[in-house]
Amino acid sequence: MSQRTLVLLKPDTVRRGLIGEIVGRIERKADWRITALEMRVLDRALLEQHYGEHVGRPFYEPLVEFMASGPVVALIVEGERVIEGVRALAGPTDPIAAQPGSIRGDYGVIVRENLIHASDSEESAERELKIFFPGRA
Ligand code: RTP
Ligand code: MG
Repeated sequence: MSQRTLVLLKPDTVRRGLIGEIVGRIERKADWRITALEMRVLDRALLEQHYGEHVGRPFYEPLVEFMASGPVVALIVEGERVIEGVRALAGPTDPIAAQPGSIRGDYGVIVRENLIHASDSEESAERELKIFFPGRA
């Protein structure tokens, strides 16, 4: 089933010069297509919409600080089972629990600075794509 997902390369990825490495892993998957790619600095209002499910949790404020601390790269990726697929490439939220070979497992250490966001369901993907790429919904 062809799907669309929102991917964010978080500020740690940009600062560490890992954009190409991570985009390359996505781009090399058979039949997946990057249909939008944009670098931008996110403001708090947009982050509150995006991470609304986490408002009030202890990690929310530091998460927003981090996500607004520098540019991110936002992508739309389309293709067969891409929602589950990019989550699998990324690995679990905690990079220490992530297998080597996954993006977080290869490059991450701390939970917050885990390099990549990817929509976790079709509903999340539709909601997040409207926030980041309103013209493309
Ligand atoms: P994401 O939404 O960014 O794709 O990551 P996820 O689904 O794997 O993780 P989620 O539970 O949605 O958490 C969102 C982001 O918040 C940061 N976080 N920090 N205990 C902590 O310090 C903590 N827990 C989560 C991570 O950046 C996580 O990706
Ligand atoms: Mg999440």
